[in-house]
Amino acid sequence: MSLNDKDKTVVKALWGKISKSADAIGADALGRMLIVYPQTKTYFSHWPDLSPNSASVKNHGKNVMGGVALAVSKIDDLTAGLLDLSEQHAFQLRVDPANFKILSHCLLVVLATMFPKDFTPEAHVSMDKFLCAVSLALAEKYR
Ligand code: HNI
Repeated sequence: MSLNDKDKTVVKALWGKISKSADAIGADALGRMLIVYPQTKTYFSHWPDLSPNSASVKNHGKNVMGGVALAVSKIDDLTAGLLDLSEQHAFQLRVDPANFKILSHCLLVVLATMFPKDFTPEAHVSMDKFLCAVSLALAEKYR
């Protein structure tokens, strides 16, 4: 299911409203992922502290949202735009791509709780499609 023009417009508009809170969104989504889906903790076992407000979680939340910002800017060609990140996740980090869906879900939950007015059903469906497309692009290098 690919993004249509309306999805792209809606995602860019929502991103315009939320991007100043990107660090907080990333930290909250990551903190939730590690608690709600503890199997994801294996990838971060080298961190001193995996609890929600830890420096590592905050710092990595910022990194992840940097990746989402990149994706918004490359929304017309996510496969090419995210190729380096895909290569990293596939070959260095060896993250099972099933986890992209898990993090995407956590991001949607955080957006819904932090921006209840802006997170309309219309924004929800386009953001869900966008995160699916990002996950697919991140999985590109796996096979
Ligand atoms: Ni992910 C590193 C972006 C999902 C595990 N990840 C990064 C970096 C970015 C990034 C950017 C930093 C790269 C660098 O240092 O050059 N990750 C993204 C994005 C998504 C995502 C945009 C999905 C939306 N990553 C995931 C998932 C997992 C994951 C679902 C595992 C559950 N990522 C990692 C790990 C690192 C990482 C592990 C290295 C972190 C570290 O501190 O060592």
